[in-house]
Amino acid sequence: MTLESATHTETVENHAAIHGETGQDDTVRHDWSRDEIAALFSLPFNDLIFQAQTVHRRRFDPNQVQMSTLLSIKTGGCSEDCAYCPQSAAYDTGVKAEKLMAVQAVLAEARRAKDGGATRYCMGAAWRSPKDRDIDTVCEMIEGVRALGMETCVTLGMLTDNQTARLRDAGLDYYNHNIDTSEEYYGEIITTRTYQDRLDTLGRVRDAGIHVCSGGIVGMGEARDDRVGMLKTLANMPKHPESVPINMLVKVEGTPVDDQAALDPLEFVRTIAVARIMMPESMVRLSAGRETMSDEIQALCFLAGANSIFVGPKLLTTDNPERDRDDSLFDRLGIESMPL
Ligand code: SAM
Ligand code: DTB
Ligand code: SF4
Repeated sequence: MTLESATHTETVENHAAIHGETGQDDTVRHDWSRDEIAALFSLPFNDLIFQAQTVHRRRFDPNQVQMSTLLSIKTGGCSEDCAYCPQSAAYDTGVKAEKLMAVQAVLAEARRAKDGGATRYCMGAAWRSPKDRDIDTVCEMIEGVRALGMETCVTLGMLTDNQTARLRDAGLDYYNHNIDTSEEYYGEIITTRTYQDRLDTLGRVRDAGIHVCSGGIVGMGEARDDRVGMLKTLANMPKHPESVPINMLVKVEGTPVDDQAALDPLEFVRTIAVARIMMPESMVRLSAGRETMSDEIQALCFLAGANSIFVGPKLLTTDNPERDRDDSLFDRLGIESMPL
C-alpha cells in the first residue's frame, strides 16, 4: 500500500467514525459499555439520527408505526411511592381511587379502540402487585380482547410465578413493567420497592414466554448518565424487550417531580435514537408526553427510529393527543398504521 492510499483509507475510517457510520452490522448486542453508549449520546445530532435511521431501515418499514390504546382498568390509591405517578396514594393529585373495572365495560372500550385503529389494547392497574382473585378477572379481559382480534398487554405491578403462568395461559401477548430509570437514580424516585424487584418480575415474564415491554421515563431530573444507565440495563438483558417505551415525564401537580425543569426535547429525541441503535429489533415506543410535544419533535422521534405510539385521547389518567391531531400529523408525515 502506498503512503498515499494508506492515508486515504485512514481518512475514510476516521470519517466513518466521526460521522457515526461504524458498527452498523446486523449484530444484536448485549454487551454495551457505558462509554460506548455515552459516545452515541454525544454524537453530533445529524450523525446520531442518520445512524439510528439507518439501523431502523434495516429491519422496519420506516413509514409504519404500531398503534396501541391504553385503558386504566384500576385507577388510583396505589400503595407505592413512585415520584412521577399521579396514582400513588402518597400524593394529592386529585386522582380518585376506583375499583377494578367490570370485564364487559373494558371490552366495550376495547371495541372502540379497535374502531379507532389500534391493533393492541394495553390495560393498566395501579397496583404494587395483583391479588390472585384479580388475576381471574384480568384473564377474562385478556381472553375477551383477544377474541376481538387485538393483541393484549397488561401492566399490573410485580407478579408471582403462578400469576405469570396464568396470564400466559390466558393468551397474554405483552407484559409492561418499566425499569423507569437507571439503577443509581432509582432510589430518588421510588423507595417502596427495589430495582431488583422490577428485574425479577421481568425475568419471570420472559421465562414464561410472554413478550416483554419495558422502558422508562426521562425528564425526572436525572442526568444523561442515568439515561445511559437505563438503556444499558435494557439492552444488556439476555434478550431485548420486544417493546421499549420511552416516556417523557408527564408532570402532574402534587407529585414530587411536578416542578422539574423540562428536559430539552432534542435530548429526548437522542434517547430514542440511542435506544433504536442499541436494540435494533425492538419496537421503540414514543410513549407518554406526546400531548405537550410539538409535531416537529414527534416527527424527529419517528426519524430517530420510534415506531410505536399510544393513540386515543387518554393515557391512564392524563391526556394524549386527540385523534384528529394525530391523523393530521400522520397524513403530513405519510405514516401508516403497522398491520398485525
Ligand atoms: N402499577 C404498575 C407498575 O407501576 O408497574 C402499572 C401501571 S404504571 C402507571 C405504568 C408505568 O407508567 C410506570 O412504570 C411509568 O413508567 C409510567 N408512568 C406513570 N406515570 C407517568 C408519568 N407521569 N409520566 C410518564 N410516565 C409515567
Ligand atoms: C408506559 O411505558 N407508559 C404508559 C404505559 N406504559 C402503561 C403509561 C403512561 C402513564 C402516564 C401517566 C398517566 O396517564 O397516568
Ligand atoms: Fe403505583 Fe404503578 Fe403508579 Fe408506581 S407507577 S405508584 S406502582 S400505579
